[in-house]
Amino acid sequence: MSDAAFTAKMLSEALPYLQRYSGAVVVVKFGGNAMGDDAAMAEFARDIVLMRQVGVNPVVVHGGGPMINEMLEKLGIKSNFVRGKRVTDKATVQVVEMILSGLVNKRIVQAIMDAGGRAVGISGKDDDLMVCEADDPELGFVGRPIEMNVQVLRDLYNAGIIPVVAPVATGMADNETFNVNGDTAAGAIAGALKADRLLLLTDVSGVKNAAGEIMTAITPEEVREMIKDGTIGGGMIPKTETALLALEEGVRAVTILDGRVANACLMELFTDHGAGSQIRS
Ligand code: X2W
Repeated sequence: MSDAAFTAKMLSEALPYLQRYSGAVVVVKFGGNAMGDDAAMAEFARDIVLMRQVGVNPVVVHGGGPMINEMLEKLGIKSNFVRGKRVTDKATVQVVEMILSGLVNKRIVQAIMDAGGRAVGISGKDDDLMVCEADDPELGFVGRPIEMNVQVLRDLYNAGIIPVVAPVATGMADNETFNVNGDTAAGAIAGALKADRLLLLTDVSGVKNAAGEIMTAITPEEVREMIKDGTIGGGMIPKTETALLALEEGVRAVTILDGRVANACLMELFTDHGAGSQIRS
């Protein structure tokens, strides 16, 4: 088959999926580990703009842990992680906000615009999108979302603009700044929007069973069982817990997938094969 015929056939085969997702809200968590070089960033942005072009409402929530680490190192500030979350003191939270709301957020916004889309970058602080309280005194300024005001996201996507959200938030009490884990923020936003899909883009291909094979479809009950018996461990625990919470709040399905794979989002939404591990009831 010629390249042109192949491309045309692929587009035709995608029709039922394009129809299914027309008007759908898809929250995409773009983790720092899934962000590659400029070419990979450009490809991610093209996928997001294509989603928008075919009638999906994508909402991007990003991380940036490795970029925060790099700047903290330059500044000689040490940071530790407890149960996957960064212990965040006053000096650290300032760096977190600078890197996430500044450097990382604007890099993604620029990439989406370079791909021909319209994007606006905000953080959880804007329009009180995500109001937090301290997650755990041991973690310092790490926030747990307790009040979500997602109308600003609807206003943006209804105007044809792709929202890009940095996981930084305001506190309930004294307007403190909180550092929120990117997965937690994406789950809370997807839940509050009752999104059709939450895609968690990371640097592993999905959830592995006891035999070490990637599971393509998992139920929430299976996830709970696998966390209990230790099959799911390490960094996969907060991701799967985020997925369970989002499903409880009304998100239809959550997929954990490798964002470094070319066109990962498109593969998941618009092909028979899908990508990564999909968790749904
Ligand atoms: C994260 C926020 C960034 C993030 C941090 O400080 O690293 C907490 O741990 P990734 O790239 O998605 O890991 N916050 C509380 O989640 O980035």
